[in-house]
Amino acid sequence: MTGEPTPAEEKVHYRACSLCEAICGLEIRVAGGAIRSIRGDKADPFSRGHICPKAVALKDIHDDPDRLRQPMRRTASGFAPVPWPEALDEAADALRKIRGRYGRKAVAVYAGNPNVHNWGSILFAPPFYRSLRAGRRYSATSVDQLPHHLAAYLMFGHQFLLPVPDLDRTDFLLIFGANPVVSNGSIMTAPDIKKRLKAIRERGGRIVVVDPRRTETTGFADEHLFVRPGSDALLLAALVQIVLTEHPDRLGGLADLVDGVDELAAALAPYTPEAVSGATGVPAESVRRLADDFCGAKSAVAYGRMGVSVQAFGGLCQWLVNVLNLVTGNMDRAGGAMFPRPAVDLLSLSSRGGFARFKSSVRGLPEFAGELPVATLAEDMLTGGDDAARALVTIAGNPVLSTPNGRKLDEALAGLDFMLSIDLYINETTRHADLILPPTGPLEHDHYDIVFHQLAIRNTARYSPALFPPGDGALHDWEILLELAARLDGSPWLERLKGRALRWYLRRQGPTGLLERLLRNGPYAHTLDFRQVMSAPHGIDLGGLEPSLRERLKTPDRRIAAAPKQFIDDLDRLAASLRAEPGARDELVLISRRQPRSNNSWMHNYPRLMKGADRCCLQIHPDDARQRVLTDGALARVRSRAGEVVVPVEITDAMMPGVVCLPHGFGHDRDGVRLRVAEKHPGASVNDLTDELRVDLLSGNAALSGVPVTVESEQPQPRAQLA
Ligand SMILES: Nc1nc2c(c(=O)[nH]1)N[C@H]1C(S)=C(S)[C@@H](COP(=O)(O)OP(=O)(O)OC[C@H]3O[C@@H](n4cnc5c(=O)[nH]c(N)nc54)[C@H](O)[C@@H]3O)O[C@H]1N2
Ligand SMILES: Nc1nc2c(c(=O)[nH]1)N[C@H]1C(S)=C(S)[C@@H](COP(=O)(O)OP(=O)(O)OC[C@H]3O[C@@H](n4cnc5c(=O)[nH]c(N)nc54)[C@H](O)[C@@H]3O)O[C@H]1N2
Ligand code: SF4
Ligand SMILES: [Mo]
Repeated sequence: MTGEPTPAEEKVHYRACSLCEAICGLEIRVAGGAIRSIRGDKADPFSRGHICPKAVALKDIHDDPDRLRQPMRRTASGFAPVPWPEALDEAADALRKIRGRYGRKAVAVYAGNPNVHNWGSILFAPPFYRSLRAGRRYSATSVDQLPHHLAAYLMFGHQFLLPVPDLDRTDFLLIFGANPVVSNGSIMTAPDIKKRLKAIRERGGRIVVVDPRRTETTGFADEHLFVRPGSDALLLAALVQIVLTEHPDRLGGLADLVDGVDELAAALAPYTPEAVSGATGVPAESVRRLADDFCGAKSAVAYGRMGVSVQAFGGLCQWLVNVLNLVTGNMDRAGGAMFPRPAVDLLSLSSRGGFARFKSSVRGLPEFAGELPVATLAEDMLTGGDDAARALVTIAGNPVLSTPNGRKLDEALAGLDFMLSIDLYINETTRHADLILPPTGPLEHDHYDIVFHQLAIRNTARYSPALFPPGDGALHDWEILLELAARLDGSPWLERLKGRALRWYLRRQGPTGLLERLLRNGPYAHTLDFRQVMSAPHGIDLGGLEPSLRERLKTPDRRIAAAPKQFIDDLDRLAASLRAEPGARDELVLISRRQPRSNNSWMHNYPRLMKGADRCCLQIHPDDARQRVLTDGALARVRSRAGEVVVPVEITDAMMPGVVCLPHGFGHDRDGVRLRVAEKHPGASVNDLTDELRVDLLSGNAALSGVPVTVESEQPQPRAQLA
């Protein structure tokens, strides 16, 4: 016999993957405290056994020697471990002092993407914010989906009334600026996306993709239309204009609820396909045919994601995507855009939102739901004067790599009076922190998706118990947040008392106790209870989406606003873009891309995801490469107003002429980073090129797409010239 454990010693554990929005079910085999295999859970009613390569890297995350296991303090000679009680006290003291001395606006918080994948953070950040009383809050929302929330808030009255494509029933899927075959879907939780896309065509449906790059998703489509980055609002306006003039009165079942259609028709009248085709690059005939096909389909849904969110007209795009679904009678209808109803409904858990109630101090950009656009973070620290932010807390975020003009942010972070990071790693952002508090890893805490069931194309419920106990003395994110909150209260005694009572209750409940309560008050309270959810290792199917908008509308008048004033007013800016001069002749525009074996900026430290050739290269069309005497694999220098990088080029006709593309999340060669695998494949950060001054002026969302750049060959200098 070998020393191999017998199968009897092997335990099988089922849980949902929390790495991306697809929430796939996993089957993880463990023996002797070590992970032996990670596979898709075939019994998961939603993901049906699907997984992607990232899931297997959960083992690498768990075992990663670079992952922090104890709090770290920055010293003159690098980071050194500190005991938990000391670190928590020190962090709270420093924050309280700065708040006391300079006021609330001196304290800023940035919350990154993994918070929405972590129920402890979602449920326990509010009491932390309440005690911290930071005058400035930012998050990854404003380099991502902010325009979706704005459109939902202004049209339907709640930031989380986010329509998702009814993928499993639609007959026509029109995709703008999304690459779900790589991203696995976003604001569209749909595990096993390839099969679901294939099924559309197998049942006689059609898929059209609008994107400046021929993507992995276009391979699943009937048609791909190249579009100039940042011009989608014009194209969408033209589509809606055609529908309103040539296929009017199609509002369907919602007709009695919709306001503003006449106003909409008047405002969009100038946007004929002929008027916009020069700017969009999409021929007028293609737009007319697309509108006819969309209207002619039994059911149809337009879906727009990152590419049409992080651009100068992100707000208009997401509004017009909703409008297109609405005016063709496809909103809140089977096969169209629908509103999931999960067992824990965020509509009752979260505020409706709120817009432009205050502005950022330097550029005057609007808040949304209490948060300022993160494109203003660096200037709020560097040029805020007496009003400047002097302390920052980052929670699961890496804004140096993920927000525009990372170099400027580097400079701002280096000048802070104090910075605290709650994070797993010493990375490009947290290296600036005075203290880093590391939470437990993803397999060391239990989990229930509060956010992604809300965005899912099917209603399901799935609870995942922890696989491993927390390491010695380790704290979960939610525990760190509560411990800090307890040390931060500085408010009047009544507030302090209330805060203390709330925390006592929350600590006793933990996220699991809260879940029990939330399910009891949720929409399935009569058919589904906590015990059932806890004892269903593969999750519970609650059925397909049902029309529900009528009873869930949260606008003050309970009606749907097709033409909110904010969007109509912003059309002036769109009209001006039609008249704008073209850029300089040698200028290209930059977009970014995702890759199957990455997750934003933080999953480049896992050996099994980093195998093979380096992937951080600039994709460029052959004509553009030829003009610049660039050969495949040669180095190019890319410059923008914000900065420059040197990267290898990949020549490909997948790019639209005039457009170049870099993956986001690379750039791991900054000093002081401790990511030993990532540092070997550092790549360059696309956000050293993106420009914090380019924003969607309506929503404040960063315009990461369509950045003007120049590209030139970076030839090694010939010897003679060096001499
Ligand atoms: N140019 C360009 N920029 C982009 C994008 C783009 O497409 N192009 N995409 C944007 C999008 S969509 C997003 S969402 C943002 C992401 O922006 P961020 O959220 O700022 O960046 P992430 O790379 O997700 O960084 C996550 C951080 O959380 C830490 N972490 C991971 N898990 C946990 C956990 O459970 N708890 C704690 N406390 N920390 C954890 C990681 O170590 C890492 O530091 O980037 C945006 N930036
Ligand atoms: N493997 C992997 N999966 C991920 C992530 C990851 O980093 N890696 N990140 C996760 C996160 S946080 C998110 S938010 C989602 C994002 O999910 P998606 O939105 O599906 O992902 P992207 O790949 O950013 O797709 C954006 C698409 O828009 C296109 N595009 C760029 N500019 C424009 C434009 O101006 N107009 C149009 N029409 N298209 C444009 C790009 O070419 C790209 O194909 O993915 C999630 N899933
Ligand atoms: S697609 Fe997303 S949820 Fe599914 S296994 Fe991959 S990372 Fe995890
Ligand atoms: Mo995102």
